[in-house]
Amino acid sequence: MEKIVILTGAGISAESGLGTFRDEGGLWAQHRIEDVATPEGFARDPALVHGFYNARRVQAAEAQPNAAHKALARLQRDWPGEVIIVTQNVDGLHEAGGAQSVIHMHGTLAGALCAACGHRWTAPPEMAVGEPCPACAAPTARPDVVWFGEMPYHMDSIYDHLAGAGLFAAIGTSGQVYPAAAFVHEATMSGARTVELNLDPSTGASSFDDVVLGPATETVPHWVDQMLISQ
Ligand code: BJW
Repeated sequence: MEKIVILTGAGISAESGLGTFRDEGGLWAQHRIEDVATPEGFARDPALVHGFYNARRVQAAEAQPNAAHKALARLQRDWPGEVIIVTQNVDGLHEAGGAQSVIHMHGTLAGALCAACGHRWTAPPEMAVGEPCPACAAPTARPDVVWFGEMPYHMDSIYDHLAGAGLFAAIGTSGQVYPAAAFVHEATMSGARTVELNLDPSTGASSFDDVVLGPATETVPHWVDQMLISQ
């Protein structure tokens, strides 16, 4: 049975109450990207950046997985082939919704990273400036998330999965951030069919074979039902 690779973005968690980035009133309307989502911004004002991520860590911990997260977990469980979920999201809602394995290409709010030695550990609910790394004691703890100008995680594994995909689906992502925005082209070149499920058409919607518009909590469970019936 064909391998399905699914890329998710902030839109899949919107109906769980977590803000997206680029929709009206989204996170980037309230914060400057350069201040809170770049290594330079963190070096300039670590307290501001910790404050931004501490608030989001609390929100994510309180959020519940929605019908779309649960439907993808069901697809992962019931599809006779491999279902790879690659998420750009730093919340843990796929896992909370029952997904067995998830590739977090932009890291996770649950993680802390030492900017000096690269050691990783579980982030406390509130990270503070100057917190020492448990491995090297440098006062350089940061959220384990991928900022602009940094290399997203697990790229070799993601490209391997895209090369073997029979179907690629992008859910709730605006297609404005690379390299994720180019996955549809990688998948197409590998011969996969491609589908976008989104509230509004993304920047790259014309690159997909099919586009399904609507809120993720409606479109994703329906799409999963159709996939499982058609197998
Ligand atoms: C719903 C819905 C509902 C709403 N139901 N849908 C020029 C050209 C090309 C590239 C570059 C360039 N200049 C610079 C770059 C590189 C740069 C980049 O892409 N910049 C662009 C802005 C141009 N990228 C990078 O720097 C990346 N690294 C990199 O490229 O390394 C080099 C490399 C080279 C080759 C191979 C590999 C690597 C790193 C990017 C890091 C992004 N980090 C962030 C923050 C993470 C931590 C955090 O969460 O704070 O990641 S930024 C932010 O954007 C976050 C997201 O994961 C990411 C994507 O956003 P997403 O998920 O798409 O959200 P939105 O808000 O944009 O869209 C929401 C969508 O949902 C919308 O479409 C809605 O319609 C929809 N929606 N409600 C269904 N109910």
